[in-house]
Amino acid sequence: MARKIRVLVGKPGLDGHDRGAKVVAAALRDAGMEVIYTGLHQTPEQVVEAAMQEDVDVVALSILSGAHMTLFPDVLELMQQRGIGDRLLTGGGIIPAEDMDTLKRSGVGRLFGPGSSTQDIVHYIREWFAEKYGRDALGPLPAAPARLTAAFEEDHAPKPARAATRPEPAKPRAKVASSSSEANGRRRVKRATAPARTASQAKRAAGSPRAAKPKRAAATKRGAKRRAQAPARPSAKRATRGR
Ligand code: B12
Repeated sequence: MARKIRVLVGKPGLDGHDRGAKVVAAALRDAGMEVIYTGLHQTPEQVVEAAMQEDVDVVALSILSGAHMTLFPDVLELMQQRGIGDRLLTGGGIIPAEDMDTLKRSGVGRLFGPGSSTQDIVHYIREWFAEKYGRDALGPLPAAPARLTAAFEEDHAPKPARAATRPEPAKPRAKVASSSSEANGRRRVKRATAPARTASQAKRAAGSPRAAKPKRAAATKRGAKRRAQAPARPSAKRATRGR
């Protein structure tokens, strides 16, 4: 008769990398297994004790600390001593290929390194279980993740293709920035229109005597014209010497 596969995901040693363990635990749960996670910093004794109490089929260790060549053999030995040596000991983490081979020869199951597909891990555990207990003992793989909420489905439903329309041309920005430049890290915007008047400018424009004052640019122009018409004058230096 089919039943759920029971797995203990353990994090032995001083290793604080728990992301991989959590990702794998979630994938096994989504594949219909009963998963117990020990949490961080467990001793091999604690891991094996929990495995016995929970009567798991699989002990699955996550080790990224580099201590795999000590921790896997320790857990395996304790499992054999306590009478659960027939269960699968598997796992993953940062484990060089040659260490995986050595551990496999000593009785540890397949080990999975970074980038392993969680579906491969699920498949491996299910196949081990089916071989040990027969295919009838293997429950079906749950269907795709639970139905999403109606609101989510509506938001993500494929949209009907819209007729290709030309985007409206941007309106010319007559009055505002005509150009801009980056200077000294500050953005300067040059305005095409005159800036707002100050109080004195407004006074001048309203007929104050100072309004007659010619603009600097015009005065300079007139001065240049006068200079061009006037006869050449001796330079200031020569004039002084002549006296
Ligand atoms: C993220 C990260 C961290 C995070 C951990 C966050 C967390 N909560 O997990 C932080 C910043 C905390 C961290 C700290 C440190 N880190 Co770090 N870290 C990484 C990094 C970049 C990614 C690990 C990760 O999360 N991967 C994503 C998960 C999903 O992948 P995964 O864990 O590998 O799991 C996959 C497989 O390995 C396998 N798997 C894993 N577990 C299990 C379990 C089972 C049952 C099964 C079947 C499969 C399986 O399947 C998973 C899916 O594919 C790796 C480099 C790397 N590219 O792997 C370094 C790395 C693991 N860190 C390393 C080191 C040295 C450290 C520090 C010691 C650095 C320091 N000097 O402080 C500390 C130690 C912290 C501690 N207390 O242990 C080294 C380890 C070297 C080694 N063992 O030889 C690595 C390899 C970086 C490197 N190249 O040097 N780290």
